Amino acid sequence: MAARDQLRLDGLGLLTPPPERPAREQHDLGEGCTLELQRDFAASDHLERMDALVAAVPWLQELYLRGARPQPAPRLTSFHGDPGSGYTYSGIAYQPAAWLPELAELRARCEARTGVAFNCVLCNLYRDGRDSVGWHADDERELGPSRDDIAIGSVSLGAPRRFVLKHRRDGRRLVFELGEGSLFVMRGRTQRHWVHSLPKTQKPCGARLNLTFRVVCAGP
Ligand SMILES: O=C(O)CCC(=O)C(=O)O
Repeated sequence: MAARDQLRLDGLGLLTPPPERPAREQHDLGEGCTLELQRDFAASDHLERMDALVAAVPWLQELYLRGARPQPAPRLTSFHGDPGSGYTYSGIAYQPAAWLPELAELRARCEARTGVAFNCVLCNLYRDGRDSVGWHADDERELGPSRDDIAIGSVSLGAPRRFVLKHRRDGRRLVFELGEGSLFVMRGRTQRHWVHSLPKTQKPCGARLNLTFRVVCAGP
């Protein structure tokens, strides 16, 4: 983007730079739900990281089994993790593929930033604005570290997209632009009280690669 395009006309007709967004922000949503956004997680090299991962990850397109006919999911995915970190979501049992070096490096970085020991990651590739994920919560019973503290470390590379949270009971909504190397962390009871989605967009937009690091707890 040209430097001039990043400027805006203020009320006096002067060109001023847009307000700086903080590198890190935290939100306490009440009910034991907290969010953190770290825009400086991998901002300097997110496109190189995305290119390497797009090439290395064995992408697949899941089939959603809702309705009469199976529908291809509007995104590509791949699940990786430690042995024993398999779990079931959207009615499908997933066994993790091995960590790739590019994923292992991001996991270590994510752990250093959050203090959480993640043992698996779901990789999501949104090829353009037609790709999306609908309302859901990452609230499967295997996820932890505990029932009252589900930690999700979500790294987004490439084009920013709107990530929307909606409170299950009162419908309150929160919107974050996630991309360009940001780390978004949901903790505590966020998955119990809120659902989230990544809506489609008609605005021209490039590819976005999202990595949701998770903790799968050993079964009984
Ligand atoms: O792409 C995103 O930011 C959301 C991904 C997500 O919600 C999921 O995979 O459970």
